[in-house]
Amino acid sequence: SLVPTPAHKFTFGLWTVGWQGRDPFGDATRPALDPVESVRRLAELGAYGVTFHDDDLIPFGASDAEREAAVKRFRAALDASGLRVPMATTNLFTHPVFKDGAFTANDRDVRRYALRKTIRNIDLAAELGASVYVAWGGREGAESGAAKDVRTALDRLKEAFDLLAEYVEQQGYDLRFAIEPKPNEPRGDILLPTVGHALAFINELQRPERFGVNPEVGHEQMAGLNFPHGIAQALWHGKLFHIDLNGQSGIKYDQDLRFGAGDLRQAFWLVDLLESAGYDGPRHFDFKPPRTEDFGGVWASAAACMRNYLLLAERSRAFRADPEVVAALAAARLPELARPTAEDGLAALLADRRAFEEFDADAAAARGMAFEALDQLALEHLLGAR
Ligand code: 3MF
Ligand code: MG
Ligand code: MG
Ligand code: MG
Repeated sequence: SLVPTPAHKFTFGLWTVGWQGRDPFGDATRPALDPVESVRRLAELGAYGVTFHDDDLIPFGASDAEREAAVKRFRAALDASGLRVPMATTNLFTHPVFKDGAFTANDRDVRRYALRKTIRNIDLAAELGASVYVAWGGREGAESGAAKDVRTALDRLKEAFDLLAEYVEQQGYDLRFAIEPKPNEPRGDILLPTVGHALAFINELQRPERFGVNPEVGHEQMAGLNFPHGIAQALWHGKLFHIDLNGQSGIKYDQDLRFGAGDLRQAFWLVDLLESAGYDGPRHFDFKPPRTEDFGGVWASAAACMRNYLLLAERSRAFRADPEVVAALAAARLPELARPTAEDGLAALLADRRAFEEFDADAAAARGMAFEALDQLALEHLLGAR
């Protein structure tokens, strides 16, 4: 069915539908949205949950009393709507104090403040039942060469994540971290620019098992990368803890289009992958309703994110179930890729004359791969022509 229900696990950041349309060239085009209203509307649309940065819920600099009141209202709205909070995160990029980063700011007092701000929101995340804590290094980076000693900054980033994991363990929270890579914007260059960089970095942490990635469609595509390939590798490592779904048209600024807009073919292969790999985490939308839209457009685009996911899942199921596709996959020799290359072992490989001495490279080179027919079948399913 194309009707979103909580079972589909669709979630939205408060900052997505709540984006007021402020950009580097223009002022806000929409008034602020009350988080309580967002919770109510998202639940009506069939979402499973909401996520938030500390500052989305509790304005920066709020007093303890204001903080308590904001959390209480939010909790009441969650209880009334049945919406969950599977993930939370920290805003370490809006206030000018973070202009040179947070965990890797050159200023030590800023780094210590960033850790305390994060820990404070981790407590709230745990209280609200979140199981994933996302860390996007928004301003961890530089515009010029000597300004950031990258190897030393990575030492500080590791130090921060080791401390946060130690804290979570000490408190006994059932919380894992998901690092969100992005190549640039708002910094000229950001540390951990891609999924691959983040996966390698995680291996250097004290508690690597507590860390995975939260890749965003547009962020990888800003670097010209194939998003489904990055997700496949994250899954292969057991590190896809969370995902940010949206749309992007090529190597540009971070467009945050609704899911399904932008590169539709990558969106198709992404849904095909998530559904067939058994990913059971939230399908989290991190998009921005364009600043051309009023609130009608905001809710239309939120509904469309979910509908497009469900449409693509339906197209993927039709593709996989089509007997012609099954035959085309065999013709393209996908089942052969699934067979180990040397299940007979190294000694047998070395003794196998057909593997080398008698191998006819020219004959093998002459075999067509039949990928074009297969891809055309995929395109026809995507277009609804089959
Ligand atoms: C920026 C982002 C961020 C992160 C968010 C969650 C504001 O390009 O994608 O959204 O997703 O901070 O950690
Ligand atoms: Mg983004
Ligand atoms: Mg984006
Ligand atoms: Mg994101």
